[in-house]
Amino acid sequence: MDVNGYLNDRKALVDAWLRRCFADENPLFPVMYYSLDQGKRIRPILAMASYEACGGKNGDDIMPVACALELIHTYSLIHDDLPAMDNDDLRRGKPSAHRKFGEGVAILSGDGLFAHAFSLLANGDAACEARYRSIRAIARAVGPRGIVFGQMLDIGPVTCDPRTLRQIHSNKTAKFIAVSLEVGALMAEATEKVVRALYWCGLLMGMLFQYTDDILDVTGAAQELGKTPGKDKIADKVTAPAVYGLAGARFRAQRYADRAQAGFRALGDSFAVFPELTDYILNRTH
Ligand code: GRG
Repeated sequence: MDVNGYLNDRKALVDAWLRRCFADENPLFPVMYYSLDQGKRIRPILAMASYEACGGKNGDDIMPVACALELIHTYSLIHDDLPAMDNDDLRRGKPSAHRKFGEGVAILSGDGLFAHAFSLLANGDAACEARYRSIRAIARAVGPRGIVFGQMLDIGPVTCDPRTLRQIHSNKTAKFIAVSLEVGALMAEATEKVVRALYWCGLLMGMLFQYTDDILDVTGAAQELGKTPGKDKIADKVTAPAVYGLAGARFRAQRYADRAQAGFRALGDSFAVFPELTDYILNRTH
């Protein structure tokens, strides 16, 4: 399978949908779109892939949900880059939102993306129960039992040990990747067993995603990453290489990938894209 071709095709669908959704005369929309533009779109692509693998057929049902994930993700990046958080000047290959628009407008553009995401989620005619369960799952993953808690631990102070690392990675990153897969299954009205299995595999994939993010912060180049490498060490962050060394982090990343792939394969042939996507995440360079 040509996984890069697959990702490019899906990214083009997400990009087109987002462009349409942000063509608005309200001047906050181009500001929000500035930060939204140019991501890899991994989370919406995972939601779409999961929806299709579970037999979902209606693009109009899954696109608003998939794109809402990207809005929330972008919001987290804007706030993560702020001086009060990671204080980063570069994001997605261009000046971060507060460098471009000033801190106040950057904060508001994040707030706007977050609220607009829930408005996308709540609109639409797909089966109400599936939509309601998706909204509940997303709210849980991005709230104080998910991303917000992970970020609180991430800005410290915390001890640099394996347990803290697992807590930060699972809350800050893995639960959001897991819920991306979960909502695809929920919107396709998959069985409970499949919803749970995809969430579990998504957690493993999400841990892998943050491991590769940590590793790239050590080994990557700014131009390819589109953000500033080497910042974790300077800020004394609890990362996989800080806890296990680079070789230990790579070993454990491979182990997360193996476990995720075994879980996906157990779901059957219609989920064949997921082991490939796992390999892409393991070997990614940005
Ligand atoms: C409530 C959503 C929310 C956020 C508030 C600021 C904050 C709390 C959380 C920050 C969480 C954060 C930045 C986690 C890092 C996750 C991560 C690996 C981001 C990079 O994702 P990619 O590689 O980036 O998918 P692109 O730019 O390709 O989308």
